[in-house]
This record gives sequence, C-alpha cells and structure tokens, in this order.
Amino acid sequence: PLPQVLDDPHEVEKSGLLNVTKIAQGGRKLRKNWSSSWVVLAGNSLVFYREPPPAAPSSIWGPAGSRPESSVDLRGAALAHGRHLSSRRNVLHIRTVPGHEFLLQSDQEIEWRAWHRALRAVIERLDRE
Ligand code: I3S
Repeated sequence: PLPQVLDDPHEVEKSGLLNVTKIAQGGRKLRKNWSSSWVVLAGNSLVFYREPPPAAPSSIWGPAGSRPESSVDLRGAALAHGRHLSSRRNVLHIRTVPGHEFLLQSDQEIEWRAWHRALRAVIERLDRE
C-alpha cells in the first residue's frame, strides 16, 4: 500500500534530488551505497523515489503513478550534521526510532541548508504533537 501521506499532497514541505545512502537498518550497520534519489518531505514522512518526476514543475511527487522505493517515519527521529560520517560535503544524518539511518547529501550548499531547515522544522513539529 502507498504511504498515507500520498493521500494529502498539500502536506508536502519540500522535494528534490539528493544523494542518499542508508547506513543502518534496525540498528545494524550497512555498507554505503550512494545513489541519486527524488526525495519528498511530507506529513510525517520522508519518501524516496528512484526517479524524479517529469519536467512539469507542479509535479512535486514522483512520476505519476509511480511507487516510492521506500519511506520512513520521522516521528522521534534525530537529525544531525553528517560530517563525521562521510568525506562528502553537505551531509545530513537522520536516525529514525526503529534505528534506520540515512545520509542525505547535496553539492549545492543552499539546497542542503534548505533541506536541513525543512527537516528540522518537521521533526520539531512532530515532537510537539
Ligand atoms: O564510510 P566509508 O566506508 O568510508 O564510505 C565509503 C565507502 O562506502 C565507499 O565504498 P566501498 O565500500 O566500496 O569502499 C564509497 O565509494 C564511498 O563513497 C564512501 O564514502 P563517502 O565519504 O563518499 O561517504
């Protein structure tokens, strides 16, 4: 089933292309495997698509009808700078309650800062709920 957030596109806070790697699953360390991903921040979720949507700027979700590759619940998640976890610049580190950890990276400093702000705002909002 599609994540519930897909029912409510008005909740989209941010979307865009990022380099992503999962580094832990349920607390178990994984080998890094960086890849480009279309990432959508909406509701309480961060949703990953393999491909960006077609050029239409109004299309902030993945390609029409396409299913996300994966999605994580940000409630209770921890967000930190990932500088100690990668040689890349502009890396964010997210750890979710079940112990899944991701690195998100952008070569574009301004874009990376915008993701940092947006993720922090969503996680803080969820903490207050
Ligand atoms: O944290 P690490 O192990 O230095 O991460 C690097 C490795 O995953 C490397 O692949 P190998 O596992 O085949 O050595 C990747 O190519 C690098 O990109 C990883 O480091 P960065 O600094 O890019 O996150």
